[in-house]
Amino acid sequence: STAPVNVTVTGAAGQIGYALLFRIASGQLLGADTPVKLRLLEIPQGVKAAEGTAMELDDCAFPLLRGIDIFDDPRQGFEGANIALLVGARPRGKGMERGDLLEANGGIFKPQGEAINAGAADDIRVLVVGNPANTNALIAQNHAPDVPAERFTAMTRLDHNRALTQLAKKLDVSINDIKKLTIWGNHSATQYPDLFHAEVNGANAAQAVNDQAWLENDFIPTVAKRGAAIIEARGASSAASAANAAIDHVHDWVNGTPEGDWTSAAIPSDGSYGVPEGLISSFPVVSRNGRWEIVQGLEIDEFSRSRIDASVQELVEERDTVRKLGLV
Ligand code: NAX
Repeated sequence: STAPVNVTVTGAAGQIGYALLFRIASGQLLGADTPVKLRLLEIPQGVKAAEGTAMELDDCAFPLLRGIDIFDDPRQGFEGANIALLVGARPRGKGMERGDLLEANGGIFKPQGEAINAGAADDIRVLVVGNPANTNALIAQNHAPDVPAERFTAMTRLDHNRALTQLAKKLDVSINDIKKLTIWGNHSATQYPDLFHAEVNGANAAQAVNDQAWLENDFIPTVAKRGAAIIEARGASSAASAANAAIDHVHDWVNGTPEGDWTSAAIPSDGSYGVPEGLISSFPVVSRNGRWEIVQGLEIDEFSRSRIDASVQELVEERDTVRKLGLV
């Protein structure tokens, strides 16, 4: 039998944590043959609630779950971690400027990056979910100089999945009929969900839609503002769908993406598509041999170019802000 994989989840007592942990423990993250050990990292005020969640995990008697440990110290939380899901973050408070938000999150993601550098396993893979996810990932990465930069990623898979369903509904097709959709840029309202390279039953998706007004005024804003619409309807932010996307991201990273398709993930740019090297930006990606690769050679027309540039510009500004704060 295989050795258990150590999965660290931060913000384990939060609402995404609650939706995520049971799916990891049931085998949906890594597959039905891979046992897991959970390492739950919380702040001291969150530890008791995490203990309650751990009791419920025990009560599921998951055959693949080989242990649960709870920590409020990042050094311990990331010790031996093979996979780290960084979910806990500082939410934007009333009257908080973007700079304040980035600074507050620097106080979380800097020590977590240092702890990953100090004690995580050699094959550590990091997915940042906590917002502002791309720049939080950049901060953590900068404090883990001994870990290959490509191991730090941020989540745009929820945006990707949202876009899949919006398109499937518009064309009255199934999710399985859609391939090669892309989210570009930042996980924020500036993100660009791209249908110009997507395929529906082998045909170009933008042509199949054949409705530029819908694409610009309905599809793109619906996907980009979906988080706010969920809060408005549910009275709480996306949780189960965010957890589902985190499972999808790590599952594909470890197990590979299907031939003839790609997905979206925010990964360190190598300069592809004019995205400044080092920025953690969302791209069309495939996973091969346990590594994300950016899909190359797509023609970017003027419309897509301006949308990608706008979102990347926001990432540049976030990076410049955290640079000034000495966080990267
Ligand atoms: P909750 O407020 O329910 O839970 C957050 C948890 O993190 C709390 O239990 C808190 O105690 C803990 N925490 C705070 N600081 C910590 C630290 N330094 N170490 C360990 N734990 C810490 O938020 P939830 O709804 O679970 O959302 C978590 C994050 O996901 C938020 O930043 C949210 O904005 C972000 N999201 C990201 C999405 C994405 O697509 N990338 C979508 C969903 C979600 O909005």
